[in-house]
Parts: sequence; structure tokens; C-alpha cells
Amino acid sequence: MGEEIKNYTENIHNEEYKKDFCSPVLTAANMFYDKGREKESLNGCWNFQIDPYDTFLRSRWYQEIEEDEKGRKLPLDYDFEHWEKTTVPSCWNLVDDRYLYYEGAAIYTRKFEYSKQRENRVFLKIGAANYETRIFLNRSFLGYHRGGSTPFYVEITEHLEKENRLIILVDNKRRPEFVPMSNTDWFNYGGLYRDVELIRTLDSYLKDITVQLSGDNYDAIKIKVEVDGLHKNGMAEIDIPELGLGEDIRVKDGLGESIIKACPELWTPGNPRLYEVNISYRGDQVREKLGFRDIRIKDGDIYLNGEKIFFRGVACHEESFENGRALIEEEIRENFRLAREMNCNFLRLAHYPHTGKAARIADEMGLMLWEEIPVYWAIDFSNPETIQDAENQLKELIKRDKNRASVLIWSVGNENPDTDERLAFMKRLALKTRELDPTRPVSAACLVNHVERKIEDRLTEYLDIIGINEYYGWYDPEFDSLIEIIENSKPDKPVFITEFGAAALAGHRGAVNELFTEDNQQQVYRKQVELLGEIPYIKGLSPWILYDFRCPRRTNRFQRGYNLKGLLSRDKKHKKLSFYIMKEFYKN
Ligand code: GCB
Repeated sequence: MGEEIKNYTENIHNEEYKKDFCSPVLTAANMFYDKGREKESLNGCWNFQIDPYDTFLRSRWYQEIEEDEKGRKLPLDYDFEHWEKTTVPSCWNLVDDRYLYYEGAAIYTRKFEYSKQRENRVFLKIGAANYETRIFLNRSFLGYHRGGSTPFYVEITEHLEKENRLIILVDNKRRPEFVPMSNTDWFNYGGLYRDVELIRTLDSYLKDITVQLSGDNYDAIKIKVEVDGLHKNGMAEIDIPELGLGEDIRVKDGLGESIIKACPELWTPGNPRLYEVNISYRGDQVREKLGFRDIRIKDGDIYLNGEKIFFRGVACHEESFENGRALIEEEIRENFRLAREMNCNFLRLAHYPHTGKAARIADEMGLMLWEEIPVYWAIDFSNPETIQDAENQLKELIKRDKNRASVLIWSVGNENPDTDERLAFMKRLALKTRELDPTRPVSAACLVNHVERKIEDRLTEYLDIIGINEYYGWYDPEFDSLIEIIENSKPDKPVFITEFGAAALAGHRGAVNELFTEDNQQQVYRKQVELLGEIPYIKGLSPWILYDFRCPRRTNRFQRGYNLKGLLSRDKKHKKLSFYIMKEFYKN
């Protein structure tokens, strides 16, 4: 918790100021099954201050010391209530021009009132904050979280008062040992950009729930519950009214499992059937809508509910022009609607976990999803802290979305070089994924062997689906090389072309060989689909990318801070010519 700061100057010589604020670490082990529960939103108006010199931590402002030893009124350097106001959730970069490129620490604080109702425990949930987060409540430090895209939780029961001061310190500084590392091809938004909520529970509560279709004939549902709290033995109940199903599950030492005969109508993209599922334990209750479906791979084909399926997809960043990564629900729905208009049944949610709302909406709208962790490019593969961080992000993602019918593929990374350290790192992630969720295929977006011109990456041994990113026609103009690669490769697993594409400034027309014209992009798309559509081992496509996105690496006169490989303009209003190529291709 740290010593009180008595002497105003003592902190300025201390460069170890962070060490008291690195544990407890909030990880997947602190996660809590919150779907289908009532929550109290702490979204809305907060006070905000950027803190580029980390003075908050150095001087322990959270202690709110009111007087110094000479009896003078403090604080000297901060003023929570008079700081500027901001809205949570949001990305600070887009709230004010002054913060567009700000990277570092920033402080969010608000007060809230609490009055006990029938609950005995209270948890704070942060949907996501990029990248390091420290939580303080009523002058106490409660925990530290790493990772910019997954939810985390901390129990606050013991710290609650009638009037509460909550402070959340978010730091988005990029570092080489983080996941992702400092170099990425997307914008490093900062802030508390997903919901902040309180969840009240009884003494004993459902901590985790897994509900999945089971049985070779799809005639059973498997349920696992984990309970925590005072009473770890008892009966949980599951109730699916539309199936006339109501069953007890015995819970012993916190765990219960049951396989129940049931024949639900199966979830497909064409018929995204969902059922209301209620689960309760000693008065604690969750209720949500879930779909049931089966995915398998056999002899190089992918089967959804026993039928061969081709993944007609597109890749998508989590971004909107107005809100950055803090997309509102209508924007997610609009993105998905546009993908559907292009005749997609599949989205690659790149390159990090998107909001959990995306998977819920995809469940409803009937879109299959690929979900990914940001093990991107040159990660610090030999650093034990980095692998721990990546593994924790993976666990948090799987725990969050494992009951979503739409989520069909987990991806452990993107375009990492084929080195021994990387192989060890990613093999561990692939095996961990399978251990945590044996029901879904594991993939990663790999590079081809450009020298030998074939699909070759040692990681593919540990994957169920081989993802391949290739930019023939763009970074490499020699389209014939792609033909050669395809001819030289005999993969024994289904292959997805997880990226291909070319950049075009929306509305810019010209000759087909003129870079950044829609005509050039269209030509690349034409050639790609003509070739890829004929290759029997290719079972899915997700061209790069649905819409243009912010990226400071892209600075030429067309790009001006944007990656322009979108099929749509950045405001999603203009459809480039290639959009229609994909639409037509997928139609057939
Ligand atoms: C890639 C990366 C993606 C980039 C894209 C590009 O291979 O996976 O993140 O944005 O290429 O546009 O270069």
C-alpha cells in the first residue's frame, strides 16, 4: 500500500516509485462471470488529467493527504475536483486535439455513492483500458493490470464507504516488452475506453460458467460451473425454457459439471438461433442468450454442424473515426451490416480482442468470428514477463467469449518471424489455447517462406488452421510469385488467406498501375480472388481490411496518417471499387 508521504520533497529522489504499485496483479484468475447480471454503470463524467511525469505515483496523490506536518492545507499540486472533465468510456486522443498523440500516464477520477442492498460482495469491472492500469479506491491501491484489450475485475467490498473516491491510472506508453510491442501498424489509443461497472453479488456466486453443445449427434449440452464464496457445496440450476429443460447440477468444492440431453436448433450464420439460458446458485443468478453449434476439421475441410463451410470474410480493426476504439454499439452493428452487405459470413477481428459486445452482436446477427491476441510482429519472445502477459490476455479473452456461438477460431498471433524463440513462445500459446478450449480450432496469421516460395512455418504444426498473410500485387508486385507459392505448397491443414489487399485513397481514380487509386486496388483484388477462389486447400478469406484506419506510420500524401487498404473509406460511407469485387465473388 505504500508509506504515507510526509515530506513533500522525499519523493523527488526516488526512482523506484512504481515498485509498490505492481501487485496485486489482476489477471484472468480474478475474472468473474458478469454476463446476464445487473450492473451499475460508472460511465459518464469523470475528472481527467494527463500525468506525463508520473507525479501521481511518485507523490502518492491517491492518499489525499489534507494537511502537511506544519498544518498547512494540501494538496499542493493536484486538484481532483477542478481537473477537466471527460467522458468514460472514451479514448483521450479524440476527446481533445491536445491529446491526439499523447502517450503516457493519465488519471481518471470520480466519486460515487454506495449503499448496501441485499448483496455481500461488490466487484469493479473495467471493460478495457490501454495498457497498464492501476486502481485506487478511498486512498488504497487495489491492483495492477497489464494488457490493453481485455476486461479485468477487482473485488472492492472491503474498501467501500458511503461516499467513494475512485481513481484509475491508465498508461498507454508503448514498450518493447509489451504485447503488442512498441511497433504496430495501428494507432495507440489511450484511456478507459470500455465500460466501468459495479457488480453486486451474494456471499456465494457463480464465478465462471461454460455452456456448450456436446455429443456426436448434437444431442446434449455440457455445462460447467465454478462457484466462489462462502458456500462451495450445493446445487446449481440450469434452465432453458424454450427447450423445456430444467436441471440441477451438483457443486462440490466449488465445481460442478453436467451433460444434459437436449436437441437445440443449431446456430448457423443463416439462422443464428439463440436460447435464453438461466443459471442460478444459492440465489445468485445469470441469464443470457446463447447459441449452440459444432465446429470440426476433417481431412482438410471445416464443418459447421456437420456441413462443409467456406469462411467468406473480411478483417476489421476496432475503430471509428469519431470514437477511436471506443466504438458505440450502433457503430459495431453498422460495421457488421456492411460486412453482410458484402456477402460475408465471417470477420477476422484483428489484431487484439475487440469489445465483448462485438461477439454478442455477431451471435445475434449470424457472423462467424476469428478472435486474436496482439502477439504482433517482433514481440520480445524470450522475455518471461512477455509470455506471461500474452498468456494472460489469451486467458482473459477465452474466459470472456467461450460461450459465444459466433466465436469459432482463436488466433495466437500475427506475422511473427520464424525463430526458435518465437516458436517456443507461440507453441506454448497454441497448446494453452487448446487446453483452455478444446472445442475450437487454433490458428495464427503466418508469413510464407518468400525464399523457397511456399507455405512454410514451423508453427503450423501446432495450429488447426493455417493463416497466411500475403500482399502480392501490392508490397510485392510479382503476382506470379503467389502462383508459384500456391503450386509449391501442399498443406495438410485448411488454409485461410488472412490478409491480402492494396491501398487506395477513397474516390481517387486513375490508371490500373497507378498506386493509391481505386482502380489499382480493384485490379489487385480481381487477380487475388480469381486465383484464390480456385485453390482447394483454401477454406477462408479475410482481405485486409473493411475500412481505412488511423496509423501514424503512414505519412505519404494520400495516407496522411491512415492505412488506406480499406474496402470502405474511414467514415465507412464510401465503398471503393474492390468492395464490389468481394461482394460479387462471395455471392458466387
Ligand atoms: C500486415 C499486417 C497488418 C498491416 C498490413 C498492411 O501484414 O498484419 O496489421 O496493417 O499488413 O497494411 O501492411
